[in-house]
Amino acid sequence: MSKGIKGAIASLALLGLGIFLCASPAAAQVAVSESVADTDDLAPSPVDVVQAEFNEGGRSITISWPLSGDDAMRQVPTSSDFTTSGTFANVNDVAGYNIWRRLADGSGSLAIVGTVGAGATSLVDDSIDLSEGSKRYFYMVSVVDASGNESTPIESAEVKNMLLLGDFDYDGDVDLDDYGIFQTNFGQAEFDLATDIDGNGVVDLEDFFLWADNLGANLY
Ligand SMILES: [Ca+2]
Ligand SMILES: [Ca+2]
Ligand SMILES: [Ca+2]
Ligand SMILES: [Ca+2]
Repeated sequence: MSKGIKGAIASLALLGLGIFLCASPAAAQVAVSESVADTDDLAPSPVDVVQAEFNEGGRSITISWPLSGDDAMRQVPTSSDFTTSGTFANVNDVAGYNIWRRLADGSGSLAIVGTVGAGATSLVDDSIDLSEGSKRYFYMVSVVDASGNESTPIESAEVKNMLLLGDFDYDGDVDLDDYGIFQTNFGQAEFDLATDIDGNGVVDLEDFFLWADNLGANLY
């Protein structure tokens, strides 16, 4: 886990405190008097939720999120001189979003797979190495401002990249070798997660039918 992410996670507690402070009118007024001349060391607010799902054929994943609450144009004073009629500038505290990916099994490293600008709410990740076969991933989205401050990263639910449903040995086709693996796992308390195709926690006939639908399919 990168240092930046660790720091961001550590700031979760601070964030909670920040929300508490912002709820008080006095704290809100302090925020308004902040001028652009001040150093910006406040990270934008994180996104509420991150969704990630495979696209048709399992060759890319679309990651989506709602805009950060700070992703909007706001008027801020251009000087701290409030004795005359002040001048204001339109500023968006959000510069963009970083999209991160990690393998669910803990191998490999957490890495940025893409960055998009303010106002964007999705990214298509087509950088998956398909030669690695089926994998499970988590995605995270963090929000950054122009000063390099980064919000707490928010993580998606696990996404499974089953390149070809039923290809349990990941060799690119669905054949009787895969059925052998299915049979070994059928009805077992402990089983190869991939064989529970519909993800309902048991390897049963429903999974068999999904496997059978793809019998004979070939990726190459
Ligand atoms: Ca900021
Ligand atoms: Ca196979
Ligand atoms: Ca085969
Ligand atoms: Ca199942």
